[in-house]
Amino acid sequence: MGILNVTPDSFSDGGRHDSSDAALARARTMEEEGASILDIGGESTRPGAAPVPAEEQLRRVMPVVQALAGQTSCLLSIDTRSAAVADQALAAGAHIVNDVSALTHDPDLASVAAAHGVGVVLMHMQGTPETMQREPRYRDVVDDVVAYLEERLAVCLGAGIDSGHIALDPGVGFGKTVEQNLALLRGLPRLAALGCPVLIGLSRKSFLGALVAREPEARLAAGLGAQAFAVLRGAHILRVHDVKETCDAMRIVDILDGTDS
Ligand code: HH2
Repeated sequence: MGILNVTPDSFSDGGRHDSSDAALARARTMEEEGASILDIGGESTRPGAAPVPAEEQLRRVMPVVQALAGQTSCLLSIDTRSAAVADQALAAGAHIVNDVSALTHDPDLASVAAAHGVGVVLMHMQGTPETMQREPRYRDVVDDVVAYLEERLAVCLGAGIDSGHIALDPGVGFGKTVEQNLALLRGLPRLAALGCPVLIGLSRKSFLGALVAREPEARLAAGLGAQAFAVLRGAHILRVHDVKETCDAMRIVDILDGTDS
């Protein structure tokens, strides 16, 4: 899953793809580099970020979704917590809703996803982007995150979303300390045991920076190491900025692991 942030302020690629032309060029490059999914977002959810109104998200993402729908072999994912944004993006041809609030932020989003019959990514977050890195606390981070996602999965099934359409994401960096992120990576088999595909976003994240003391642009190698570990522990979908390098690295992991003969 290649990241396409049509935002001025994302933590690593903010301002790079915030015109439609730049976003479309980036989408084409990621498709050529091997992305299967493009995750299009108009709201940064980095720590401390304020919410972006639905009208502004729509202004940012809709030209990109409309230009790409039917014109790419990639699935299109809309990264939003807003039912209004998801509804319009899905009506224009997007295939997946990626919600960092696991459909808790907007009470209408579950019925929108069910009505469109599309894929849904449920991600765990403690708090909101504005508050989440202020002293995150868990009884046991792996138990708590798995229990939360199991409960959100049940709510989605109750809302009429097909079980085969749901992926689960532990939400690395969303209300977690460095140690809590590491525990979640080690505990991925517990999440995979819920039976849904596991998606994980590690690309350039600050816990990597804390471990190798590098700025976001220089965290590729650290991210590839973490992603190889995550795949061997049961992750299926990697949300990344660096598609080409990730595809090469994971090809080697798959060959060594015997899943690509
Ligand atoms: N991380 C970010 C945004 N959306 N969605 C899922 N499912 N999982 C993630 O880990 C995840 C996500 C944050 O990264 P990024 O989009 O690069 O930055 P920003 O939120 O500043 O736009």
